[in-house]
This record gives sequence, structure tokens and C-alpha cells, in this order.
Amino acid sequence: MSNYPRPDAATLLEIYKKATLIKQNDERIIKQMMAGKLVMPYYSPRGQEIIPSALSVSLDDDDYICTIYRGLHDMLAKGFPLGEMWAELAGKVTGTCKGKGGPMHLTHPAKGMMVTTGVVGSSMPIATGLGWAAKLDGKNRVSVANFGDGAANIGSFHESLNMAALWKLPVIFVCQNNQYAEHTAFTESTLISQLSTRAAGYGMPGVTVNGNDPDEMYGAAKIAIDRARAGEGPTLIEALTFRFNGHLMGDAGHYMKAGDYAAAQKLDPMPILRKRLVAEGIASEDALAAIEKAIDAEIDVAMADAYAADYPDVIELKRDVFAEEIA
Ligand SMILES: Cc1ncc(C[n+]2csc(CCOP(=O)(O)OP(=O)(O)O)c2C)c(N)n1
Ligand SMILES: [Mg+2]
Repeated sequence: MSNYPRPDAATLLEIYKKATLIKQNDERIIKQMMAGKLVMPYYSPRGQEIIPSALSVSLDDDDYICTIYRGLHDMLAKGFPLGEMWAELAGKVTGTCKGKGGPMHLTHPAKGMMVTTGVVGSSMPIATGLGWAAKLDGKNRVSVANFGDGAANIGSFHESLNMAALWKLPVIFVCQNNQYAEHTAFTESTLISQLSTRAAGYGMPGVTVNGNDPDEMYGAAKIAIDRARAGEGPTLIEALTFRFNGHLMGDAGHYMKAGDYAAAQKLDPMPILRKRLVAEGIASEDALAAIEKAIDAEIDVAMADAYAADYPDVIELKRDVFAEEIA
């Protein structure tokens, strides 16, 4: 990895800003849920924020991404408008899916965010199809498939990687290996230690990186994205990470090995990156505090607007579900 491209100072700060938005937004969501103000299923991405932040600095607005229920971080890093996101979480008409999708179905096609899915493994074939569309329209777009370690054992992983490799599609498969699939530890479901070695079976490059390290994640993503844009085909990136809040809100993690959380939280990527920015003179303590305050203020506005908006009318129940009769 010593030959990886490295993020320059401005890019590193951009990665921190994206990751901080994800972290603070996650903390606010949890607070609102605990206060009973936001009622929804919530799969926190806290702990995994560096992965999409370091990847999306190399993406353009019209590149495609697909993600899963634990994908708020992927969407925010790509630039999902915060107001529309909060409105969707609160089930309001001003949400990106008119309040009918909620956290598990966030989309924003105008910004290339094509699907958030609750069906494990389904982000991969959709992203592969979008990769094919991108190849056909010749606009040099790439398509990113985010999925978990559990999803790497689903049949669609095989089908998608094989087709993407065969047709040299511009797809970046990002397996966010957070060590658990629901309540099952990675080591109890998978014999091999590095999922990236599976890439060889399809004829594409595969790499395992520390997804919590902005240098490694940025470098691996940049190489894969450049390769996809150059028409050389897909890459599998296994980004090692850890989920800090259990599978979903309310999961106390009794099935986890004692000490797992504590060990992972000691390696929380956020304070590590923050300290590094100051130590390397990339940003002062005051500048970072100002960034964090501004993000909080942005969340305040998004949240207040979402709560003030209306719920969809009952007539919306069947709209966008069935084809409408053309008069
Ligand atoms: C096809 C399918 N099978 C099973 C489930 C139930 N399920 C929901 S999340 C999950 C675990 C997936 O784990 P992983 O892919 O590692 O993603 P993570 O939640 O860790 O981000 C399972 C089995 C589902 N939603 N869809
Ligand atoms: Mg997992």
C-alpha cells in the first residue's frame, strides 16, 4: 500500500468534514429516537464513516452509488441533501421519497444515489446494471456497490462480480466488513480471512484495506475508480471496519465477544483523524471546532424543517406504487 496515491491536505480535510457530518448526524438521530421524536428502524453506520468519506472524494455527482439499510453514511458522503434526508426519516412529504420510503429506501437519482435496499445482497446486481448502463451511455460514469460482509456470502455476489468482470463494467464493489452480519460474527460464517481473495476467482483485482484509515481507503478507492473510468473493469475492495452501535437501534450486543466494543472504540477513526489534522498543521483546533459547530447548525435546520413539514396525505398511499391510469 506504500505505492497508493495519498490524499493531499485539502482532500484529508474534506474527508474529515464528510465523516464529521456522518458522525454528528448519527448522534443526533439516536438522540431524537431516544426522545421518542423520530420513530423508525435505524441501523447506525457509526464507526464506518471513513469508508465512504475517503471514497466519495473521488466521485462525481453523476456517478452512481447503491447502498444498504446501513447506508446513511454512504449517502451523506456522496452529498445527499440533509433537509430532504431528515424529512424522509421523519416520514414527511418534503422527503426525497415523499416520506414513503424512510431510512431503508433513501434515493436521490439526480445526485446519482440510486437505491438504499433492505434486501441483503441486492445492491450488487443493481450497481452492476447501472455499471452496464454507464458503459452504454459512454459518459465515463462509475457505479459503486456498497454491501456488508454477510452479503458477500449471498448468491448475487457471485453473479454480479462475474458479470461485471466479464463485461469490464465500471463497478467498484465495496464490502464494508464490520465483522458482524446481524448477530453472527464474520469468523462463524466465513472460513477465509480475506474476502478480497475471492476477486481472483472472477478475474478482477481485489484488495483488503483498513477502511478506518483515510490513506488506505482513499488510495484503494482512487485506484479502483480510475481503473473503472479507464474502461479496465471492476475492482473488489474489502474495507475492514467495525459497527459501534450493534445491528440496529435497541441491539445491546449480548452475542458479541466481551471486549469487542471496547477494543474497537479505542480505535475510533474520528478522534484519530482529528488529532492528525491538528498535528500535521492541516487545520487548527479552532478551525475544526468551527466546522463541527457549523455542521450541528446545519442539522438543526434540517431537523426543524422536517418536523415542521406535513405527513403525506392518505391519497399518496397508492401513488408511485401502481401505474396510474392515463386519461
Ligand atoms: C435476502 C435477505 N436475507 C436476510 C435478511 C435479514 N438480514 C438483515 S440484515 C442482515 C445481516 C447482513 O449483514 P452484513 O451484510 O454484514 O451487513 P451489515 O448489517 O453488517 O452492515 C440479515 C441477514 C435480509 N434483509 N435479506
Ligand atoms: Mg456486517
